[in-house]
Amino acid sequence: MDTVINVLFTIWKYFADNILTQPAFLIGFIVLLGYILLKRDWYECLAGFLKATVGYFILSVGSSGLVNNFRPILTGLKDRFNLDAMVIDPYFGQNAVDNGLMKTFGKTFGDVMILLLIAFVMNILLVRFQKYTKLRAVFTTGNVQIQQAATAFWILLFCFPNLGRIEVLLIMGLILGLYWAVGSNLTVNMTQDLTEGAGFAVAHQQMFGIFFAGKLAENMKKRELKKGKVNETKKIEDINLPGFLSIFNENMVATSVLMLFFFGIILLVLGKPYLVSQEFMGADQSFLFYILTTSLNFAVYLAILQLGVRTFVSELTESFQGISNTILPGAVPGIDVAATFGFGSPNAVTLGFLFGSLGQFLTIGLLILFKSPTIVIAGFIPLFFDNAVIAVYANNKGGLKAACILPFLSGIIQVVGSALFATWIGLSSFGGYLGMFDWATVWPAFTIIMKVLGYAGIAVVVLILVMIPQMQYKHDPENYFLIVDDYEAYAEKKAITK
Ligand code: ASC
Repeated sequence: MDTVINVLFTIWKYFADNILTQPAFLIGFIVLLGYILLKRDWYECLAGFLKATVGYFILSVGSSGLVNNFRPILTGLKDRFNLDAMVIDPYFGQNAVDNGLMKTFGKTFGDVMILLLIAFVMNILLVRFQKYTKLRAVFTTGNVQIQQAATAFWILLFCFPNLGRIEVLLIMGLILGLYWAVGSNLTVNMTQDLTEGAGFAVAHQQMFGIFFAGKLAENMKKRELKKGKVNETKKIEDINLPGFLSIFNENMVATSVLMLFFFGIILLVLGKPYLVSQEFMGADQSFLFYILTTSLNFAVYLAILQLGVRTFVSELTESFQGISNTILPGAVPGIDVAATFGFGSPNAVTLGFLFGSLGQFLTIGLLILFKSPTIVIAGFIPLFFDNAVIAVYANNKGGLKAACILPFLSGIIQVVGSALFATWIGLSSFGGYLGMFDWATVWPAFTIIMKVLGYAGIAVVVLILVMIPQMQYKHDPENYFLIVDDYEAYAEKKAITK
């Protein structure tokens, strides 16, 4: 018996290490499976697998290029001013959990892979029993699942320090699996609208944030229209700037100019001596050209990221029909948030980042001014990926104004929510917190419920999560499944009823 379990575990661990937590291969194999189920020729299956995997790798080059180049610049502010601060960034958050677990709870978290299995199976079952659960999306972004599992483990131990290993695994598997399924399901309709039926949802760390931003933007638009202010609701892509401003109509130029300004200021503040001492640049290098190169690289990586999206999304859209026609009817894959940056206005991405930064930096300034016991340093990932996506959806639902205001508010919320929450649960003293939108809002709310109500709190959290898709379904039962099964039919129907 033991050897059978060992063999199964070895197989599982191989699958988890190499595929489940490596989204490029997971997406590649999903595309392969989809084409096999569609009974395509073997060479078409192979080509689809390769295009999807390579496309996802291209996206990762763009997204990690951005993170690796710009995160050190932001965290450099911490060293430069000798701040004793916590960085809000998923990787810093994961390290903080790793470093703090033994000291705080006397535990290590060796069960991550088993937990991922339970939560992933849970997610698939919830979608398979869609008739009852009304859930339509499967979370496939393994790199963020690990970070979330680590933070959720800490939260659970904080609420229930005496839980045994099996209980932890089961409760977390249930809550995380539900969060993945419910969160990505929340983004289905808005993503179908944004991408005109590309057939995917967002599976990341700000899924509730996207939903709220989209709804708020819709309301803002309605209010402006009532007042007759049509211009205020214009989407970024529909605005044509006049004269010299027209250069901003082009995304690459707009991004380059804005980032030169933004990172130019930060790099000047850090100063050449600091940058040389940290080996960011050589002592004999021109500071001016270092600033130019660094800032313009933002536009370079953004362009790479968008190329990656274009390469794999079309394969995924087509092949997933094989899966949604057979083993998982009415389902869409939930994928990395960066995939949405290939749709809508590319300038929304840049604006979201800048307005989110404004919100975060202002709030951080206030924390310093009021001598908050926890000071936060902006991490690049929440700053960019959360706020850019919020702007993309806000722009699509409400126009330019929403695309500026909502990321600004999100920036404030990310800092305040993370500072309060990480201090309360004791993660701030280990230097980092996940910091993404849902983890500065929704998860703190879940934690309060569980801490206050004890075990009954777990039932309340589960009930809330279970009810969300039911309410979405109730809102529009006729189109709820149509929007994923046949987007064109859905769009036609909407156009007629308008
Ligand atoms: C995250 C995280 C990343 C990025 C990436 C965005 O939250 O951990 O590596 O965002 O998924 O493409």
